[in-house]
Amino acid sequence: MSLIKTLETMQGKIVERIQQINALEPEERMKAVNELKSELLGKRGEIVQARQQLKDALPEDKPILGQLINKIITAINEAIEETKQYVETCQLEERLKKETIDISLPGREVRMGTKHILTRVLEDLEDLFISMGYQVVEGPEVEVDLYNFGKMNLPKEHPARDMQDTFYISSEVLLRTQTSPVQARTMEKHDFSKGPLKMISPGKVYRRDDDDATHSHQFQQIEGLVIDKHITMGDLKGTLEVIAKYMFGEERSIRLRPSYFPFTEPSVEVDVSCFKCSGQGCSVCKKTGWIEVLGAGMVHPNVLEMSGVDSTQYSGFAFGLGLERFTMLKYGVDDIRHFYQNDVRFLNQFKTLLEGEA
Ligand code: FA5
Repeated sequence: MSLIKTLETMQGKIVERIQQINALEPEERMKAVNELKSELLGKRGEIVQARQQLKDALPEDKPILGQLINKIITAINEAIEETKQYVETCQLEERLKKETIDISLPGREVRMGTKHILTRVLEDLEDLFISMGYQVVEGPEVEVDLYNFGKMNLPKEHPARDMQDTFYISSEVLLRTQTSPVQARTMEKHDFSKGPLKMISPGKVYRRDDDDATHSHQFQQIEGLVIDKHITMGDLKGTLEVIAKYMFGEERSIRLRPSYFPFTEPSVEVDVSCFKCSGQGCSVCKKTGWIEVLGAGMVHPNVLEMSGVDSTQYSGFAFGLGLERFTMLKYGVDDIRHFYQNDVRFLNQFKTLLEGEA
């Protein structure tokens, strides 16, 4: 076959091949068109071979052959360019489709955390005290023996030290067993000529108690202290009533029972009328109609004097409550360990409650 014929046949085939290629999916199309290019224009491609034969062709055929070869090369290059553009357009469309934002769709739900129930109850109580003119004071959790015990009227060897089993770091340094040492730290700094001292001190305390449903080796207390001239047991009782009603409901009443704390005299345990049975007797109050919630008393003169307060002129009351026990009573939580295990099923129970309150 003459070279002209061969090239004409090739041209026809190329048109057919390009049609077939155009029917392919975009990714395959690019591959196929590149294959066609190397088949024809590659080192051993048909066009290269045809070019080699060109020198043996008749002189009058040479321009025709040259034109045919150029046409084929142009056709292939055009096909490649078209395919490239087509593939790029397809890819762009695909991307735009994927990236389309439907602004009418509802937003994705943002799963918000919430404050821990203990934090919430603490903040509630802080709000109450601040509204009554108390200041909130924090003290160190790593405390010295002198403040945790000594200035609380518990000198070394005092038998009542056994009431609070202590984690000692050294003979003089310990993890505080109560928030009461903040009383001494605050009294020492307070300028009584400027007015009474009214403070609460919330914070973590530590005891070598075995963990069970109502005991934790680390828990939180809120200490309360009021010092002024002429403070009486009546002021203490009135304040405790406000706390009980605020926490457990307006219909609650309180009862004071004699007790013993080395830093208060007299000392009392405070009971609240049972919020479940309103004093009739049930399983929550162990049939007594009352639930013990905190310890309190009139600040012992020794405690005042050790912190530089003249006990002949000033008197005061103090109380200390356990935040976890308070929260357990308020929300009917039957095991203190739930607060620290952080099982979200437990924590989420308070979520709607807290959202409702917010
Ligand atoms: C005290 O710690 C006194 N400092 C309270 C006080 C302050 C009395 C001022 C008078 C004046 P008590 O050891 O009872 O007292 O502890 C106070 C509260 O902490 C208890 O009523 C209880 O609610 C809580 N509590 C005590 N031990 C634990 C424990 N291991 N786990 C959880 N809560 C506890």
